[in-house]
Amino acid sequence: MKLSLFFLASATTLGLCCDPVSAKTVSISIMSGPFRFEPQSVDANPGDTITWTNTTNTQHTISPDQDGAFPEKDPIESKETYSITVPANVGPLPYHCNFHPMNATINVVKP
Ligand SMILES: [Cu+2]
Repeated sequence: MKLSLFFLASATTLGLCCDPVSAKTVSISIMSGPFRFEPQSVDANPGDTITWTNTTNTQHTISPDQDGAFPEKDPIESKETYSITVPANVGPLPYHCNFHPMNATINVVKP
């Protein structure tokens, strides 16, 4: 009697239909002469990290125009950095400094 064994190896696919979008970091500098956020407008995806660096020699604030839109930083000290995770809701997130006429916007867009 001859016994034949057939093994059917089924390759398992990992089901990755779409490349996962990796979160990135968007850097914003607080600059002097005149005091400003730079760039003034950035695009970011939900889950990205926004990192501000205060390059000036004075305090500023990073204050969302709409309370609670993202965690406020008040104040950000000279040379300090501050990061947030971009929230899930798509749309503009305008913010300002409470001490100076500085305005900027994070545009939350779908990946
Ligand atoms: Cu300021």
